[in-house]
Amino acid sequence: TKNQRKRKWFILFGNPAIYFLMGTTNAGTKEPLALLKEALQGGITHFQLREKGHGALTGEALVEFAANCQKLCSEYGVPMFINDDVELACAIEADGIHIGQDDMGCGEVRKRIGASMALGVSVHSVKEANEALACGATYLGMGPVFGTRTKSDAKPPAGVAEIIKVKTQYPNVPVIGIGGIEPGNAEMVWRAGVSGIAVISSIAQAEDVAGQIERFKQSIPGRRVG
Ligand code: TZP
Ligand code: MG
Repeated sequence: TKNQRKRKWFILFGNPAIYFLMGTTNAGTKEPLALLKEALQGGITHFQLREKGHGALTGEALVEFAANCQKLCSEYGVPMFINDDVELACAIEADGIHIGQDDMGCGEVRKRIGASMALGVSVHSVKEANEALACGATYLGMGPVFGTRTKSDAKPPAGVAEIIKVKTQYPNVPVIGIGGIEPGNAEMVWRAGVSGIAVISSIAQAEDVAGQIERFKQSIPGRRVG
């Protein structure tokens, strides 16, 4: 039921999340689905399909790729989110959608996806967090914490100060840190109170994907509920 789906969320964010984002353009020389499979085998807890940039799939090819990703994720019991594309999220009945401040307003998105689909919103301040939560965000993404070369229109690195402010205001809202996160700096983000970390390049470009995910897990030990 819808309620069961919703409840599953809060349990899923109870452990340190290793939230992997990827699109076909992040896979380098690897076959994208093979890369996703390596990441799933390595123990990622969440996956977001973020299909952007030069050569990104569109139309039918994108729907087909998304459906293949979803099938793989469901084999590993890993929830899948769609970046930006409400139509696609609804078409494949994704577990969630993730939007930024420049996308469709989150109230409008919440209306379109209904109550049961998770809604992640990227925010950069307590003010943006207030707005996102008022219109039905399930969790918040915050970053870039560190410098990143993956997002062309990324804001300057923000560190963890705003994450701490948002978590102080909303201790029970899951926040995921993103941007330039590597095994060597993940603990600092974890200590700011996040439910987990979101990563593109440090996993997508790793030679040993499973080994890299294990390094992330070692770098953020412990459990926190909420
Ligand atoms: N939003 C803020 S930074 C970023 C996104 C999508 C890119 C993160 O990629 P990487 O390679 O983990 O720095
Ligand atoms: Mg966006």
